[in-house]
Amino acid sequence: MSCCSADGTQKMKLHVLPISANSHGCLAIVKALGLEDKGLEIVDAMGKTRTEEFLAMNPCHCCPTLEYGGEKGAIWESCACMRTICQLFEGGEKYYPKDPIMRGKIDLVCDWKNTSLYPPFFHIAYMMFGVTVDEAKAKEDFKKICDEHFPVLLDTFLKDTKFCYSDTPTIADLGVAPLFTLIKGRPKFWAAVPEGVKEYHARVLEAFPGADEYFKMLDGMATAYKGDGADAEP
Ligand SMILES: N[C@@H](CCC(=O)N[C@@H](CS)C(=O)NCC(=O)O)C(=O)O
Repeated sequence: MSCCSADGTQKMKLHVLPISANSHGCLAIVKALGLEDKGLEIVDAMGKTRTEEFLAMNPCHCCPTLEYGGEKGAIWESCACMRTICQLFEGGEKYYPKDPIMRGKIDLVCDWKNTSLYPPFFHIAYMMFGVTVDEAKAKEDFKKICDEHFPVLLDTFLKDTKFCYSDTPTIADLGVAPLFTLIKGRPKFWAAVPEGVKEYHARVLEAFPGADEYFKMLDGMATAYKGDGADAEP
């Protein structure tokens, strides 16, 4: 597809929070496929996600949100947005291959990210966004990530391949890797992250140079963070 929207009449918009890891996967795909030249517009939704207009489009008030033209519908949840973009636009199968088993594995990693990996990040990272977090829970959740989730990532998803179940990066890696930048807000936690995870994180981000400005935005904020919890031991 090379025109502007699902029905070819209106521009498709990707609403993002440029600093947010959850938006980074979609941004990376949009940049890698050159979709701004094919009618997809990136919209900065910072400060707008609770407006009446945004809530009418997405009552869950989250980014990324893919607003397609025509009937004014929207899709949200980062993995769903990445899948949709990859299926709509030419070249997308590179990042969301059509083979059903491969797709199953990618979906598995995306579902794991949403249900297992991401929830423990709240207390570890959201103090950087002005939210009050529970320090004891941050330690407990980081331990869970180290004891349970990193081993699954390294010993299963990355057992034989550089990227999750794949020699080339897919949307699964874009769901997972950008989140790890959040741990940098607590340098002593980051120091405890296994080298294999750090190398994987760097490998995924380096594979999408078009999104570097967004990756750097979050990295800069996390590494500069000096507020509550920044000095905490894991
Ligand atoms: N599970 C969702 C999480 C999205 C999410 O939590 N987005 C946050 C930023 S990290 C957001 O848009 N917050 C704005 C708001 O709730 O108003 C996904 O993967 O897209």
